[in-house]
Amino acid sequence: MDSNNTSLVKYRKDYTPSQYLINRTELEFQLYQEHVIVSSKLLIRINPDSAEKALNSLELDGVELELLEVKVDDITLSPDDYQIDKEKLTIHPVKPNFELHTKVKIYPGKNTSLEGLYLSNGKFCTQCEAEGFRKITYYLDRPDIMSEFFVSIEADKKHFPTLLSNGNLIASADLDNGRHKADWHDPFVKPSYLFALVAGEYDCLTDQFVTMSGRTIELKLFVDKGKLDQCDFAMQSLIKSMQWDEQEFGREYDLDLYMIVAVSDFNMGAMENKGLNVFNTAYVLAKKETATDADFEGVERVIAHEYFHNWTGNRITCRDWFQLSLKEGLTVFRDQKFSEDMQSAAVERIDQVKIIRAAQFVEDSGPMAHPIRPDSYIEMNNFYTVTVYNKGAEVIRMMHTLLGKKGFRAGMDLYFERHDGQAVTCEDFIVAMEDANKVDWSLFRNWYRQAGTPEVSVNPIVSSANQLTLEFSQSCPATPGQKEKRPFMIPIKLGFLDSQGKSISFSLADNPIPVNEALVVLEKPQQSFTFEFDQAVNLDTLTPSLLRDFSAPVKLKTGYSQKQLALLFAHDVNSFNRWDAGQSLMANLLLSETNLITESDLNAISDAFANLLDDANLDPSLKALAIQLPNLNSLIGDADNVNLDQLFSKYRQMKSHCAVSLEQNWLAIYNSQSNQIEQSSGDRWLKNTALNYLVEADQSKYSALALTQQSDADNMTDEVNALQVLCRTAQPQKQDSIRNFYQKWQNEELVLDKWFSAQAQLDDQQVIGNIEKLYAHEKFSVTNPNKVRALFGAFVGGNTMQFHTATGAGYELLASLVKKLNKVNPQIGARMAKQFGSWKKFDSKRQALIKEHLESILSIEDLSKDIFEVVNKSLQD
Ligand code: B3K
Ligand code: ZN
Repeated sequence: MDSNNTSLVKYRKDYTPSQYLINRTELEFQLYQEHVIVSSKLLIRINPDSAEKALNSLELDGVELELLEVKVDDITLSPDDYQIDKEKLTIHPVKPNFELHTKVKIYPGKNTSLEGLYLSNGKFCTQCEAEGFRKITYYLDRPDIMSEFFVSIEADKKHFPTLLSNGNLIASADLDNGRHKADWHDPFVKPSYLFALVAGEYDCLTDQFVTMSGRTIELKLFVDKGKLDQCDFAMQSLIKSMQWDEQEFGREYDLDLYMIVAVSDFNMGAMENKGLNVFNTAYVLAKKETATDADFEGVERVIAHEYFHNWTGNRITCRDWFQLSLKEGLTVFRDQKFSEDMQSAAVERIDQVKIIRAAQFVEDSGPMAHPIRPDSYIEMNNFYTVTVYNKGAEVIRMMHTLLGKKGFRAGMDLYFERHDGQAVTCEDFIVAMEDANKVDWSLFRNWYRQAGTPEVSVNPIVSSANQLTLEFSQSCPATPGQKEKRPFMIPIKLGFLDSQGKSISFSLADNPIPVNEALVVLEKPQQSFTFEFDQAVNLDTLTPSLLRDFSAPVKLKTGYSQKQLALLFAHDVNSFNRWDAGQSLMANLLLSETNLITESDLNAISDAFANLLDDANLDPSLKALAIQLPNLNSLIGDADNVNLDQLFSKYRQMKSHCAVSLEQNWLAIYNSQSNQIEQSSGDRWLKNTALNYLVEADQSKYSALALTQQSDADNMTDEVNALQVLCRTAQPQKQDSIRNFYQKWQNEELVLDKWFSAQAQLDDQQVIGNIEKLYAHEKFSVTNPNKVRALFGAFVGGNTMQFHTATGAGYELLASLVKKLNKVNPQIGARMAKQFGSWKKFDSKRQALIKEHLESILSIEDLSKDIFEVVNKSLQD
């Protein structure tokens, strides 16, 4: 692929409405083991909103399709009447309204990209977002073309007893030769990316939900044979989501049927196809013997996310793919609020921010940085990113913070009222929020326009005896294509602590009523706010607690002393800030320019841990979170240049110090948590964190304890944590652990994924050879994205120290995987290739190693657009 090929790039500014619309879509699928015949009848209409006067050619998208027939209004076209190339079928209409028939042949069995129609464990399923529908039939495959779908599926009844598509089943019949058919109709117009088809043999769990207006909805969950005992939790999560969306947003489900199908081979978590969600099994199947507490939370979150898309995504969809955050940022925000209501809100918030820091800030400071509403792309699939999703959700959250719950709801109501049934833009959403609340958000829009993470620094000064002024300044580093940045609108939630760590009340200039917490909004590069207190203030005894609950996705530079951070860590009433102070306390030491951390600094950390662990009022999950060392990727994301060797040695030093110096505390926690009769997920989390530290403190002493935990466990959280801990040791128990786990779980795909992941975690060079061996394991398959993520994702994203090992062996491993995936599954390949993104922050030796791999990937013949875009951008200055 030519690296200067700019014709590949699509720009947001080039959007024009289609000249043709498709009012009605009729599809007929004849499914066979070797191939599928897709016949389509499209009712084409001229678009009254198109500016074009003359009848232009109609260009239909189509990729890897074998064209068998094209007819216009029953007249077969000869090959002279149309053009066909790798991506388009072009015909030349002579009238504005007509029926277009096409018949194509496709080969789902050969489709390893998992986009379009493909086979997973011998069953047919589809994935059309973003542009997969064009691998099924010729179509105007863009989200602003919304059509009413009629789908007929025909297949062998014995192998494919279940035939599903969107909407309602309107007819089914047995045919000759052991075949049968099912006809589906979706009464809601939708874009092609929401189309779905499933055919296979499934077990099905059914339930019902009665909506707020009294309608009964049938709920169906389809899973592989034998998995019915792992479905209850997903079903309950769906019911809770349906209830929550009614209560919180007044949104009721519209069809009479809601179906979820779980498949083993899936590129991401799940897909919100209208009335027929297709899910990765990892986000459906869960019972305590096979799923960890974190897995259960994942199921609840993703089930909710896809359900919420029915309104934010399906009923109102995106005009074009640049608007992706319109549905994704908003729906992630909605699923976050849901999880906050279901779980501990503080724990949930901390988890959300960990993702932002470990992944989004990293993306924002690398070659793939883009605004939440990107301006251009080569391959849309590369833009299903933490920026569009998670930063997008942070932007929506700031709206919620600025408007309050009621104002936000009023904006949502107006948005639904105005745009139901339409394909719209992020701008339409902002305008609805503005109009419903009579505010002007000209400045707020910069969050949609600009990439990069804003940096906010704060300087506190005592401005009079009892007044403190906080001088804020904001800036944003340059990102590719955006050198100069305009200021952002940044809401900052804050409070103050006295020298004992107690919250103190204060008042703001414009409001004399004393409060314990306030929101200030930055709108300029420099801005000051003055706070008045009852008594004289002194910077030694007053500590501001800023950006509470992470009220904006920014990097805050406070210049706090370690002593101030320790105070916040011990006492802040805001749980998020309390956790965050602990993280900064450690990050300051890890990122400072010294080769080692001093004994007294280390002791300050372990003392702070010990105090926190003694706090009887603190929830065990928050304790477990507070005593984790900062994520290495977050630390790398935070720094402009990072000395990895220094960082890693200090990280190991800190981990080992916390383990050894608190050994007795860990043992006490381990024992007291283990002795609880009813253990909550928080109890288990804290207990397993303690186990981790114990084995870190003394492998030979505590490995037996871990192995006992593994064999005695009645739940996967305990069982797999023991495996993980032992995999990081060099003790004889390690092999027993790996063997026992395998023997017990070899036929349970999702559990086996955990077994692969655990073995990628060893902090020793040997790990790379182990991964190569596991790649050849009979249960590993490079065509299954869950397996790739389990083994390689866990290594590259989770074993940061070995991935960056100075020999370059980790980079070599990733590069060769990317090359394999280029043919098998470019979408996953590009995701993996993004992991090279931060390379310019490293030392010259590592830079040279990575650069060589990037160049060698770029030189592959038949390089996919997906990988090309990522690697080419990584190599640009
Ligand atoms: N909308 C899908 C993601 C599609 C990704 C395409 N590469 C899942 C979700 O966000 O709910
Ligand atoms: Zn989504």
